[in-house]
Amino acid sequence: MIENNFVCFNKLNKGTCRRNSTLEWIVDKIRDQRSNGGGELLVLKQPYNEKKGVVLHISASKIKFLEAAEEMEIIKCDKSGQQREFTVSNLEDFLPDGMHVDDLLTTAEKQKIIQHELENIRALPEDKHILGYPNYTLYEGQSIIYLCIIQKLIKTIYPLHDNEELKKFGKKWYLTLFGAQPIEQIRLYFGEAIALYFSFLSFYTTALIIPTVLGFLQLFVSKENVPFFCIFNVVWVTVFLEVWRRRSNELAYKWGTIGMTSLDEPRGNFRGHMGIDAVSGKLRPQYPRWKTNAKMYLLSLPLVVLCMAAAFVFMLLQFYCEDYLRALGTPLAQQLLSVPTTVYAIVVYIINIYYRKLATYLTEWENHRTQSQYDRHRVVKLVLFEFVNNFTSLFYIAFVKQDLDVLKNQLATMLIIQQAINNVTESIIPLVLKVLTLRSIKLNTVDSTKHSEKIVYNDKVLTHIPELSIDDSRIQDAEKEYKLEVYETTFDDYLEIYVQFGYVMLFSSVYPLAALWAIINNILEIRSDAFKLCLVYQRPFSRKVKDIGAWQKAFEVIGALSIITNCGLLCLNPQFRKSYYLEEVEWILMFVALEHFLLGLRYLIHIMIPEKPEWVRIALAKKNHESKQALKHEQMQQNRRILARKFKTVHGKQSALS
Ligand SMILES: [Ca+2]
Ligand SMILES: [Ca+2]
Repeated sequence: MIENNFVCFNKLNKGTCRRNSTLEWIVDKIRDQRSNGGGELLVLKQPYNEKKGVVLHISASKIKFLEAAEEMEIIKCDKSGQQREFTVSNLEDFLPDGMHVDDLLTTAEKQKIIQHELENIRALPEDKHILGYPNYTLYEGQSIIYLCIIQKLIKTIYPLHDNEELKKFGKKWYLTLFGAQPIEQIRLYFGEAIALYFSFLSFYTTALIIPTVLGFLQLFVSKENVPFFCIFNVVWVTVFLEVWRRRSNELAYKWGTIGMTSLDEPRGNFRGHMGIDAVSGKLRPQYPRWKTNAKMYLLSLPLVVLCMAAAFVFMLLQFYCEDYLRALGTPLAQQLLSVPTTVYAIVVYIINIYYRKLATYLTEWENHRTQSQYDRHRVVKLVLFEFVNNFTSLFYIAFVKQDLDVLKNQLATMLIIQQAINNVTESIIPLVLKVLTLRSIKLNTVDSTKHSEKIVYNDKVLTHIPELSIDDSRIQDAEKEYKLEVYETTFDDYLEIYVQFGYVMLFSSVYPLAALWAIINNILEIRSDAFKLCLVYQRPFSRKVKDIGAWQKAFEVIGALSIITNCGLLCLNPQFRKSYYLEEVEWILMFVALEHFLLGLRYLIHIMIPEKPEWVRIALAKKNHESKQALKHEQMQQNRRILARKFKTVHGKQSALS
């Protein structure tokens, strides 16, 4: 029996013998025993089609799934409702009455296992290069499948959607506007990383109600009272982020991800000499941490700073050109006034594409051990750059040009028009494209069935691999989903929220209605993101995370900066200045005093709210205690056996018992 939920499109189309033998070599690796460096997976092929190349459906046996689940320390809920690591020897404990063994693991977990096993097909000492390609050198311990993807021998690998499962919660999720999201089902289907994103988004949206109400009030009070709103906002941002951290720790505990560390299972593309792992004692690639650090601080960091500086210069250049045209005052110059902004937008767009490639390349080169570390360092690089792109021009308008009307317009445009456009480009356009491509597939299949006699049974490779029957629904599913866009990471979705958060918080004293527009957008955002994941994108690989990673810090930075910007804006505000007659120096002193007071307040709140809720701390301590006790118990039993054996050999059976 085969649990089939994985597809790999292999680009080694028909052709030379060399290519055929390479394909056979890779497939053998996938099927081979673990002891021979293989993945022990099951492979089925699709009927051969010249246009599409070789398509394989990859799965594993039931036994393999369970063994791998134990090895990967997958957390399951046992009969008593406790979350713990799954072990085959205690299989019965994890099966509630009436549950079949096959249903124990979710499709997301099975796909994760297959991905893990594929990634861990690593080169043996004798594998010097990919068979038939002497230039594609391998070193011991390198992930073979990754190299095949990088060298474009394998076109793509992706998990298939489980339409039955998706039907159960999909509509409820993206069609209701205000209902709670089915977070647990999202986690089981899409994995922890995506579930956490949606939890964060809904938590943030709910929290926005407070600044929205305050924003409304701010419209009706006189300007002298604005500093109070400033204080409220600071308290709100800090409490919001601290409470979120607690909430995320709670979720991480429930999902069993709270114990993840940088010493966990290495990611597929982690390179290094094979050696005994200090923690698990298993054979794993090893790479000294200092080398990664050296690469990060000696090359990556200067490069990132250089790019940020370049983006900053472009921003200044845009304002300079605009001012220059305005100063000219001729009718032609008036008409050209929007050119610098447009050119700047295009330049930023293009630079961004290349910068992302650079950031990915650098992070890969730094060779981080775990997926979370890799994600975190990539996000940090990207956020720093996006920060310059999105916010520096606002700082420039607010504090250099001191033009609060322009600032207000800019904020309103971003929060109303830009967000609406984003939602259309994010889910509606891809949906239209999807419908169009699906139509073209239908036409194609009609087309190809005409010639099917000629094309399909022309297969000379992989004769020993079982074949799916031509009318198997999985073939159609695989082809449909192949055409869909790939959802790589949650980065772009977090970035959208992050930029919005910056717009709402940094200049909230200028534009109090910002939070309202943010709420309206987010209510739609949750549903459109849900819709896009269920219907528009390929199913992403499920990823484990214990928190929102680098984003927590990034949001905190905005929180701290918002204190400085809002205090600064208050002290610059002409209406506010009119109501108090102070000298310039006194204004500066007031700014410094207010800002220091608020930063202090922020720190106080940070200390007062503990990172983990009490019950999580107790539960973690209890778990720790229990595992220590279990170990002690085991040790005692062993000691008793050793002692009994010793006495038996020295004094005979009788004296050992007495
Ligand atoms: Ca959006
Ligand atoms: Ca989004």
